[in-house]
Amino acid sequence: MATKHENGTVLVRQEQKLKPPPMYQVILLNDDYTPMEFVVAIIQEYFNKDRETAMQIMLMVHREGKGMCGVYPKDIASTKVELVLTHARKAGHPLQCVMEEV
Ligand code: TYC
Repeated sequence: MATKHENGTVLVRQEQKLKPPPMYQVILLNDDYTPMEFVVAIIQEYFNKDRETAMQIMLMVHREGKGMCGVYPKDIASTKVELVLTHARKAGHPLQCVMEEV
């Protein structure tokens, strides 16, 4: 869209061409050693889920091999992955957490 001003200048509006930023799913992977209760606590603490939802996600991971905990912009997703992995390693558990572009 162009606007002609009385002084002769013409302003041409930039077309909106910015795409929304890509979003990333944060996914927990199953293993045979991490305690179920630890995984439930992780999901509640880092993904702001209530206990019931956290339990459902944990059981989904346990039965299906993986489960989605949330969708975030890149920086937030990668921070969550780091925090989960650090917490799990400090506790001595092999829990794996990854991010995937949606
Ligand atoms: N499979 C684990 C067990 O039986 C529990 C578990 C659930 C581990 C989810 C990891 O992301 C996970 N103790």
